[in-house]
Amino acid sequence: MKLIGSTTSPYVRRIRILLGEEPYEFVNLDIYGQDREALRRQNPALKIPMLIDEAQVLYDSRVIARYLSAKQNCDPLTWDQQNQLTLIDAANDSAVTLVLSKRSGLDIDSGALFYQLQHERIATTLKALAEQVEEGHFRDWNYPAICLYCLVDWLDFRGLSDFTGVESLLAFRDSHKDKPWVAQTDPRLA
Ligand SMILES: N[C@@H](CCC(=O)N[C@@H](CS)C(=O)NCC(=O)O)C(=O)O
Repeated sequence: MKLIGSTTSPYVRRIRILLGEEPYEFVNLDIYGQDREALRRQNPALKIPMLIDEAQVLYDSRVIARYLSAKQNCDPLTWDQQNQLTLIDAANDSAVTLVLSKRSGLDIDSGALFYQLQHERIATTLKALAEQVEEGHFRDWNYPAICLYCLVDWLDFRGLSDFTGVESLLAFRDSHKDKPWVAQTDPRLA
């Protein structure tokens, strides 16, 4: 198996943690720089992660996780867990949009409707996720918990949230710091 990604992407990190001890090759691409052409050759969606398992190519972390779960004969995620992933991905997608906007020299705090919507979505999803953490819904270290960990740690790494009112997310993150593959995949090591 070959996982194509980067060491800073939260979507790639979740798959690296999920794969854990599985034997696979990790290809670390600079997708906005020198490796753009390599990405173009492999994935028309121009996103990471992607997984190659012999003849099977998979785009999107959610599809990759489902594929790996089916391969290992694990139970599929429940509908509530699917909703957790949707909330995590909504926050993550909006946050990636903010990072790319800042990198493009755009003012994400200008009050423009587009940015108001992203900030609002990040706030509402983080609040809902924090409530779920407080109610004990993320107690098990499973795929949704891995994804939440990667989101929270990445928001912190990028300085995108001060976590006021959702401090339980930081406590959740800190409680899982010593889990297998978490330290090795820290984006700060990149
Ligand atoms: N839904 C995708 C999102 C992946 C994603 O947005 N990855 C970012 C890197 S963190 C990316 O490739 N962005 C490229 C771009 O937006 O041009 C997944 O879950 O894999």
